[in-house]
Amino acid sequence: MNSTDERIALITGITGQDGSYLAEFLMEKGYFVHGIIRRSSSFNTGRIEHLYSNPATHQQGRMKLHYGDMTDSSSLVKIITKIKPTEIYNLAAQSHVKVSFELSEYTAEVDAVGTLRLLDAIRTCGLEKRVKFYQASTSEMFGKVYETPQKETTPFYPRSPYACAKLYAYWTVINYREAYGIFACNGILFNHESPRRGENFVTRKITRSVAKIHLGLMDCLELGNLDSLRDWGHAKDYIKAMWMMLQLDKPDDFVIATGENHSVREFVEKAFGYVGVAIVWEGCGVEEVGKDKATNVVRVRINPKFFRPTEVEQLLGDSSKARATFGWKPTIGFEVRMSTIDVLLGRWGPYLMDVWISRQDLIKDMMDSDIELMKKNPAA
Ligand code: NDP
Ligand code: GDR
Repeated sequence: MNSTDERIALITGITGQDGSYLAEFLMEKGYFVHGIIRRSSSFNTGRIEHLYSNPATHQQGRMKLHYGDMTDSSSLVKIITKIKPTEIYNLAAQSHVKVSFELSEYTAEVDAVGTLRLLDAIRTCGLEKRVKFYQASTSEMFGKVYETPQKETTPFYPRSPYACAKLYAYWTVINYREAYGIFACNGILFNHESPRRGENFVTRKITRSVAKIHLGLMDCLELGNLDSLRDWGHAKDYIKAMWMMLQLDKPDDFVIATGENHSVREFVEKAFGYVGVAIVWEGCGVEEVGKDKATNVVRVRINPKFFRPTEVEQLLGDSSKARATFGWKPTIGFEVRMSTIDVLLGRWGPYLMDVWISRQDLIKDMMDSDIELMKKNPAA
């Protein structure tokens, strides 16, 4: 392969959930992968340690990490000048919605202006015609939803500083595409989870807590709004859509979602169900909460401190444009189960087929991983 065929990816946010899966995926495809990491007082490369410390990766120079920050234009320009990427995946963000109410200015700096800085760095380096750019846009931009399901044409109504910042970035991407001809796409991704999900997002908080309660390491789970509905997919499926978008002939914006939603309450029920523990739901009182070992029942308490000043009550995505344009569809479901019609007709075939071809299940994947993690390291 000569240097003009080289595929060089730059991933901002490589240490995050999506960045780590994307780095693996791109390296398997033969890319040279560069990642931007921030300086921190303790190691923040846990999710990519297995890639970074792999001698083969090092010997071939297939993966390199660079210190930089979305708030520091000069670092972005320096990195882009040095590596001349062919694809940039902008995944870096202060990505926690509730935290964005407390760190609103910082969230805008990183998520909104940071995206502008990165797009401007491409221009400063004269790479408008070489680089393809992916922006991690989000279903949070739909916020207080105008229509269900949400698709590319659904109007936006952001409900948090995070969503407002991401909306700024979304429009900046479109503006730079139209103004300067940059191949730039917005992936409007709905929630996607995995065993690598950050510990303070609701799914991972639940699977970690259930694993701990199951192993007797913890005795209560406190949550906020149990009624929110989310369209949850698996991160491994979603990072493929990011790459597929950049392989198109023309840049465009796409919704990526499963087309199925579930409440937080249902997620809790399925996770405890997986370890065979029943739940008693409690309000905000001061009752003793915990697992009754004799009856195998756990109490789950609602704590108002986890509520948000403005909530996104429900999200459900329609990704038919992505399906029609580049054939993306999710392979990992919320759970492997029989359809109602199959239950009524007593048809086990499709269900057994799913199990046989190991259609994975998001909750099972996260639960198995957290049980394993807690067994190895109860203090995790
Ligand atoms: P994570 O929170 O797991 O990862 C965020 C990444 O951004 C981390 O690598 C983090 O570094 C990095 N980062 C944060 N601030 C800065 C900064 N100032 N400069 C440089 N890097 C920074 O997010 P996910 O992997 O879940 O999501 C990836 C992207 O997709 C985010 O932009 C998110 O907003 C967006 N998104 C996510 C969805 C989801 O359901 N997961 C859905 C839709 C959009 P560090 O490790 O040092 O903290
Ligand atoms: P979200 O994810 O806000 O959708 O943003 P999160 O998992 O934080 O919340 C989902 C829903 O669960 C409710 N909830 C709780 N949430 C948290 N974190 N902790 C709790 O204890 C709790 N109890 C109830 C929330 O109120 C909310 O309704 C994620 C992020 O990855 C964003 O970066 C991304 O853009 C969107 O998904 C799509």
